[in-house]
Amino acid sequence: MSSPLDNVELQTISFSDLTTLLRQIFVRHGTSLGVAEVLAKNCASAQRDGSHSHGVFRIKGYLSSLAAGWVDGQAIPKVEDVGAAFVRVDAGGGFAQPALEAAKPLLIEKAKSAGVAILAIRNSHHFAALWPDVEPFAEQGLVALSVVNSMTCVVPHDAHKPLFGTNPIAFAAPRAGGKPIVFDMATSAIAHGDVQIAAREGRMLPAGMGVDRAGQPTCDPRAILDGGALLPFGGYKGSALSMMVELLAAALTGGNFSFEFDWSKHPGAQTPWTGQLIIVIDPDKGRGQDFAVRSEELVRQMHGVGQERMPGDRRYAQRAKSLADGIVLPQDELDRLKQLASV
Ligand code: NDP
Ligand code: PYC
Repeated sequence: MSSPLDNVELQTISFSDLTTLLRQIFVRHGTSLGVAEVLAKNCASAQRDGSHSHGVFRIKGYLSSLAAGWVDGQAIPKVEDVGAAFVRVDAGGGFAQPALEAAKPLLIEKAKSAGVAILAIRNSHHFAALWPDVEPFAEQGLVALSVVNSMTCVVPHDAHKPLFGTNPIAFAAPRAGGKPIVFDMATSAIAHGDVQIAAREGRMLPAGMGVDRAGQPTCDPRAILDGGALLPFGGYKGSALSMMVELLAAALTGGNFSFEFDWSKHPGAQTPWTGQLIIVIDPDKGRGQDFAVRSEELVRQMHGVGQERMPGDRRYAQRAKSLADGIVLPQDELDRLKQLASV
């Protein structure tokens, strides 16, 4: 089978060199050094793990959103301690990830004392994969769940117009015998980023992902992007989860619903201006037996009945390969990144 990388000249770059390059790009295009460090690590990690819809593919959209004045790359998040188990952050119209980093020490302290803690981020832009926001908690023995809403492009079940965002849910839990169990999934049938990549590569999508501007089912990614829309995964069930994400990520945090912001006066804006919720649980508080041992037992049983591939396994395998051999990028893409770092 042919791959989009056939006949393309490829280069490798180490994870640390890619992170440095991306940091330079963000700083050159208007972010503070602190924001650049967080975004560069996030984006390089996605590329390293093969999360291609949210790796270097996203740089263009980050930069056009910064250039449009739509997102504040210099924003300083304001962390508010609002309850025994509740932290809020106003991201100041900046990115969500620096807001999470700013609140993390207080969030973990509260999760460990109360057994559970909630972080509500508002006035924030999230343009990335969600797993990097939860996996580090599980690496510290905590359980974490996060939701973020995005921009109107998903038609609720049985509806006739898009309303919801692609609204992912990510979950991470420690595991005694291996890397944390992590899943991260859009509540749309496909992430918007993957539709863009398919359009760029001239590939058709499987049936059931989206509709064209007339509301008719289509497998053509260009028809979805050109006035069409996506469908939720799993019919009314995915649609209900997407609704839940809107409520938790926006209504509960004070952020915008996916349909509430208007970027039409900011040509080039691509980063959704919404909210994010993260729930962190200290499993030690509830344990009869050690949680990580119990989660390992669940994995063992899943393997026993035939599920060999756990969510997260593909990423972990790609991570190991990228760390051993370098991250593979088309030469022209790497050249373009180097140019962006120097202009
Ligand atoms: P996928 O459908 O590719 O994967 C969803 C989850 O299922 C992953 O955890 C994946 O693990 C796991 N998985 C995939 N195939 C299998 C299998 N055969 N058996 C077991 N587990 C499996 O992800 P999506 O397309 O839904 O989302 C892609 C990315 O887009 C996510 O990172 C998401 O956060 C991001 N996104 C971000 C948005 C934002 O607003 N910031 C909006 C929407 C999406 P693995 O990772 O190992 O493949
Ligand atoms: O891939 O659906 C997506 C997406 C929306 C915002 C960032 N990524």
